[in-house]
Amino acid sequence: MTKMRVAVIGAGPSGLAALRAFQSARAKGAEIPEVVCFEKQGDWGGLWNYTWRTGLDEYGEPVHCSMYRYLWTNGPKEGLEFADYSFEEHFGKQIASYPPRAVMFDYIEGRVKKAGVRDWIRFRHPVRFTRYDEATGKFTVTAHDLVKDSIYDEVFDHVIVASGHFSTPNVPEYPGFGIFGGRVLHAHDFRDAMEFKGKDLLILGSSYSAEDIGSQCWKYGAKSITVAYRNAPMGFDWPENWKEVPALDHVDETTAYFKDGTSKKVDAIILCTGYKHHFPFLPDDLRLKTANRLATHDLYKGVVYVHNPKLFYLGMQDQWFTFNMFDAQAWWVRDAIMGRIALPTDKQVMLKDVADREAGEDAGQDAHDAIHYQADYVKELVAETDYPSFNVDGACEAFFEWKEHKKKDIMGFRNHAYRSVMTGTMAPVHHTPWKDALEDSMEAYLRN
Ligand code: FAD
Ligand code: NA7
Repeated sequence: MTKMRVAVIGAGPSGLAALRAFQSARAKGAEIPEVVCFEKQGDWGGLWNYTWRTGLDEYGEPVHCSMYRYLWTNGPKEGLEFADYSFEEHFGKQIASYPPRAVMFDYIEGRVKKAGVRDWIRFRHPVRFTRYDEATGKFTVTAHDLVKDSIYDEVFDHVIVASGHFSTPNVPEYPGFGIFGGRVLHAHDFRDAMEFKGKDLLILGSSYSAEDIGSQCWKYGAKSITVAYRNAPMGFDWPENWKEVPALDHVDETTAYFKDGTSKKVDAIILCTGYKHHFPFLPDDLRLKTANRLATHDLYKGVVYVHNPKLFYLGMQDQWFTFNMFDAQAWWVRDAIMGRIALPTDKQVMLKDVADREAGEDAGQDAHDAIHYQADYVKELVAETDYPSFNVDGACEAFFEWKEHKKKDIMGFRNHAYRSVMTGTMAPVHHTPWKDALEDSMEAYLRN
């Protein structure tokens, strides 16, 4: 009998969770399928694999990276820690709670280096298309080997889509953008806050990117930050050169005009207007169509595509929990593929599961409820696999403290420390307040 084959699309945190899940089953003596991971970038880590590039890369592929040079995690690391690989195991000591990008990349990489799964990955291999054949019950994946510049097909029993959903920007247009004299860019193409030193900036959007890119620019010396919100302001106690104003109406060569009749002369406009779930490599019958929400549409248990249960998606939810949620999903999907978890044979049962999850999310009133909702989801999946169970409620506590710290001091929340639910140890307070820590290399951060 030929061995079952599984394709994983993407080697970011979600795809790597899938590889680690299969490898851990093998380490416990199970016979696992052949796993092939296709990754379009030259290295693993997904969004955490930083590049200065924007637009198209050296092969003409859209640059995946949406991260920027001075990014530090925007939530406490105690909420995302792997249950099978703690920060202490990786760094040999407990580290402060909001690591910069480079530190996070090192941590993500540490686990999969230890697992020895790098040779399961075909780097510089974007998947171009995926088809399902009803007659054979198999998928044909078309990949492009960019280095050899050759396109080929391979056949798989299952496909796991782990291509992320914070990379293809949602780019609205407002009247006057075409004549505006400064730069108009999306958050996806933002890299170095130093570019905006001394400038008057307009930011559109009122979510994480608006908050953090604005904060970066403030930290590195922007003259003023004006954030225009479409529905509601973020409402933090901002520094004096930061204002939140109602939605943008239009711009002319130099000035932005807002819905309340006010205006502001600005040098550049950054669109922090979110991202699209974008799967150009999937046909209509396999392509997930969902809003960015906690209960994704059409995914049974948040991972099984209801219209073809041999196809799985990881990490497609909006995210409070990240790495350990991707792990919980990956372990669950592994077990479904390996026949350890039975999927419903009746599609109606799966659709009802989706509808119940959507209703559960909709019943929540605020961020507090949303965090609990996603925590319950993580607990549900962890309980059904051998992923090391951990104190998910304890991780929620870190999130609740984080929310309070932001409310008290939006430019100071990263100066706090939290307790790891994996090891029970308290993180040290970082040696330098975030606003003064202009150097963010791994060496500088770990000097605690
Ligand atoms: P990604 O990291 O996006 O990885 C997807 C991978 O799939 C990429 O390597 C990509 O190259 C590959 N790929 C895509 N298409 C193809 C294709 N056709 N063929 C082959 N490969 C393909 N999370 C946190 O926990 N803490 C944070 O502080 C945090 N900050 C963030 C800041 C920004 C600016 C953004 C955008 C996100 C942030 N996130 C943060 C959330 C982030 O989504 C997760 O941390 C994580 O990167 C998601 O992992 P993923 O594997 O699902 O997706
Ligand atoms: P989000 O969280 O999806 O937020 C997108 C924001 O963009 C949100 O405030 C939207 O307004 C706003 N938006 C969307 N379209 C428009 C238009 N047309 N005009 C004005 N404003 C608009 O994306 P983020 O990039 O902030 O965060 C994504 C991830 O990146 C996240 O996980 C972070 O960790 C980093 P609304 O609030 O709906 O009025």
